[in-house]
Amino acid sequence: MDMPRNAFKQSLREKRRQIGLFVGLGSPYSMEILATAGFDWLLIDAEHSPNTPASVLPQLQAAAPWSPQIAVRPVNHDAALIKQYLDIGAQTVLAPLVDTAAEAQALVRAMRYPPQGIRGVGGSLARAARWSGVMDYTRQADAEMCLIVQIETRQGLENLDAILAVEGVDAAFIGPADLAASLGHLGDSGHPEVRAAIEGALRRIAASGKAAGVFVTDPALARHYFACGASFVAVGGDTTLLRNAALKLAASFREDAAP
Ligand code: 3PY
Ligand code: MG
Repeated sequence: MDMPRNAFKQSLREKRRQIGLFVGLGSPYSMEILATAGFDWLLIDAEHSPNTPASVLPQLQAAAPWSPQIAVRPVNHDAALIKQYLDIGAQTVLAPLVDTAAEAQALVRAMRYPPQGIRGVGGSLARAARWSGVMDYTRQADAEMCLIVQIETRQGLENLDAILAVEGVDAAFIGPADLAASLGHLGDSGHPEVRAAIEGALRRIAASGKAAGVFVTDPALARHYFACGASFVAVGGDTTLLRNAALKLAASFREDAAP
């Protein structure tokens, strides 16, 4: 069996424009709906959503036949947890709250086999290796792994250039909510200081040659962030889509039913 290639990593390298969605519902069934909706990439969130490797696995399986590229966001940088996500078949990791080059370096090592890294070898048990069915999985795997670091604190901004210089960091993604909190504007990611910080960071990331990404739900602002150098954006989340549609539907019938 051939090594599954990471088309997302390739798209990031080529700075192709990629529109994504955060997926937090934790359901393989809704994942199938989202995977057929026309997004380029989907992020399975296990940072704020009730996901673990056991619930991420069926979502990866549900998404596998469809075109969107899948990234997984673990709750932390734990190398053992990252190993589990890679072994069930995730090839792209979006790591939250990366503040220093040392943290980025440790994440790179978590995603690579020795001698470059510390990923444990367990191909016969791993879906990623198709249970030893992929020829030479261990020799090919490192090249297909993709690390996106999230820059979302003041410290992360201060260390941005050093983080980007870490070999093995493929892209950097700005988290406006955490960044706003870190800059003293909790709950106000539209604050001018936060906006300016995001714009500056996107420009610096793009200038480094690595792909720049950001979470942005406003289409006009998304266009602006593309102009600042972003090549991949997440434009919403499934929980918000479901909640907003449900609120709207219920409200529309309540108005109709009013005497
Ligand atoms: C944030 O905004 O903090 C994120 O992590 C992604 O939107
Ligand atoms: Mg965040």
